[in-house]
Amino acid sequence: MKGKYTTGQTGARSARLRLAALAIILVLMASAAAGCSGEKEESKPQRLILGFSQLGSESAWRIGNTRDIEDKADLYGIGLMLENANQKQENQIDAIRRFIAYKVDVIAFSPIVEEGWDNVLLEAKKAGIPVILVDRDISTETEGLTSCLIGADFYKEGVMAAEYLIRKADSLEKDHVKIVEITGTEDSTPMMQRQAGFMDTLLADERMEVLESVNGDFLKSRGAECMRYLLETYGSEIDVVYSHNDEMTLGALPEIEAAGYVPGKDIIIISIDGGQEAIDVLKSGRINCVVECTPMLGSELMNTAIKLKNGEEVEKVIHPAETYFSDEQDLSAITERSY
Ligand code: GZL
Repeated sequence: MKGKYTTGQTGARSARLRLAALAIILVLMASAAAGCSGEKEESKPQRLILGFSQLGSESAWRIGNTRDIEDKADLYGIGLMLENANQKQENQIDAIRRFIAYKVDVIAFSPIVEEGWDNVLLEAKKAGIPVILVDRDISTETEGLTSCLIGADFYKEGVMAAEYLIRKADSLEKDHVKIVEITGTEDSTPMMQRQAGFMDTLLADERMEVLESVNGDFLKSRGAECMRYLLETYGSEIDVVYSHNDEMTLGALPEIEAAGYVPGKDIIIISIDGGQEAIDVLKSGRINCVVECTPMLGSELMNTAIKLKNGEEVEKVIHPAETYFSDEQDLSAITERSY
């Protein structure tokens, strides 16, 4: 019994001792592991949180821009808080305030218009959160509200559109060219600069006459309304439609055809963005020139956010390289568009 009991007792006691020793070893190992992982936790870089206020979903361009930003945030391992403002500035301002409250590392937004951002950007500055402008710019007298602008050179896009028209007028040997313009959102950077680049370039060309500019707000439905009004007002006088984005152009084309004109032949059509749908219409001959405005800004945005988080210097303005496509070129060479 003894043996058995003692063995049992002794066995039980030594088993308890072994268990206790094992438990101590396990606790020590666990705490060492925790300590290490803790050290690893401390040394492991925290996931960058980026708050992005997107202005809306008004065009294929905008949808492509949002998709690219989401894809690149995943690729770079960045935590993205994306809010869609549905074309309302007040929604963008509210979103930026939420990002500040959440203490994100970096704020980015595509301002629907240039004015009215000083107060909320001062709040971000006071909170020590850097702000990146994506796609569009703001107008302010206050220095240092934003760290960087990543977006197209819209003025240059307007120049490319006008330079195409000058070449086209030369080839058609037209000595008087009457133009109607369908503009994007009033007071937005692309609207103001695409108009300025176009008009400044045509200024010296005596042949060119702008009949009227009307606001289509970058929307397909509004592009159709604008074209209907312009055709009712000017009819066969119209030689050229200069439209600030493909959506409005695609809205305008059926109106031109319904009025009995052949777009691309009776009326020269110049558009901007370069999405797949407009390129397909260009290839069909119903648009004459599409100036490219790439929405693929996600990589530059993520790289810039990481640099700002790390306290590194960033460029004040980053313009992506852009081109144009026209009926002067071999259009079969245009590769598939990603928006
Ligand atoms: C341009 C962008 C414009 C596009 C439109 O960078 O701001 O807004 O040209 C979009 O399609 O609505």
